[in-house]
Amino acid sequence: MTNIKIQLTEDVQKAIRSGAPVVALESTIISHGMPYPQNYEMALAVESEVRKNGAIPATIAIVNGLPRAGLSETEIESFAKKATQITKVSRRDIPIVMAQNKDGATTVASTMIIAERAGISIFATGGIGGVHRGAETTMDISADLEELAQTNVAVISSGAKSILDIALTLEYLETKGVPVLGYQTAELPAFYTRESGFKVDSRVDSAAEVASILHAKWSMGLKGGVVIANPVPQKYSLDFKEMELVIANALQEMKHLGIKGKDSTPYLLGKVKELTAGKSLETNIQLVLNNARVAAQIAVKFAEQGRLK
Ligand code: PSU
Ligand code: MN
Repeated sequence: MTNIKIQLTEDVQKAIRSGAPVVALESTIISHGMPYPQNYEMALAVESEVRKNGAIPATIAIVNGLPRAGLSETEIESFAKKATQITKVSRRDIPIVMAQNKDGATTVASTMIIAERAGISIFATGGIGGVHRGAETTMDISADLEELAQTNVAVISSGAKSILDIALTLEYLETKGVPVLGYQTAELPAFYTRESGFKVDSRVDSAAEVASILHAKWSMGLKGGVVIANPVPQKYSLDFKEMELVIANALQEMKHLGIKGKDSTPYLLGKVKELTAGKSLETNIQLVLNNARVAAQIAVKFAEQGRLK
């Protein structure tokens, strides 16, 4: 059996070969995370933010059954327009979508898998999946956490939405040996808000500091990812108490409708958006842009330090 290679665009291939900084980006956030056309505009703006900060962006997806790192603008537009018609692909779905020659929007877990295989170590997104509230009976724990435990990719996010049980998510990451770093903060952000009430493992203050933690971890043969939690800019952060109420409503409605499994997260994201009358969308876009900027800075330092070794 021959091993499948990840299909790369020319600029991504050139960057990886020469050890230049590259930042992976996910596609579930495009197809399932935001409505069209904001999702399309966001995806292009994020790529340009990565370039502005000295790295090459590689949006990851499965196109016609082929795992890809780097999409054309037309392909991004198609993922944005077809939105939820595109299959949401986590680890378990990769082989199915590949064998069926279909398109797949990759989550944090599957983006990490494809990024690692392509040779990309830094990945920017909005929020990671985690342990859902009520997981003690539903057992709904995102495959993102298992991926962080085993795949060598650093994920820059704005923490986890409080649709999740943040305390249990942190416990799970601790058990799996995944460092959780707060970027210029000691508190884990909760996506829409800069605060959550929970402490991170360690505060880091610069991209260079993050890069040296990554080199130290992987040079020790410690497998798995690192969570870098970067709070939403103050100007765009929403009210914590208000968001808690909105999320409680969304969770109640989901329970009532009997929504489960992979549909949970997209349902909750959509409902929160609806309940905040779109206010959350602007926050969502701004935090992703901010994560892309920090991820590019980390990728630059990571590449620099790699050359010194
Ligand atoms: N959280 C967000 N926005 C998102 C997601 C999570 O705030 O778009 C997406 C990501 O792609 C993440 C996935 O990897 O949802 C997790 O889904 P699940 O809980 O089904 O594993
Ligand atoms: Mn789930």
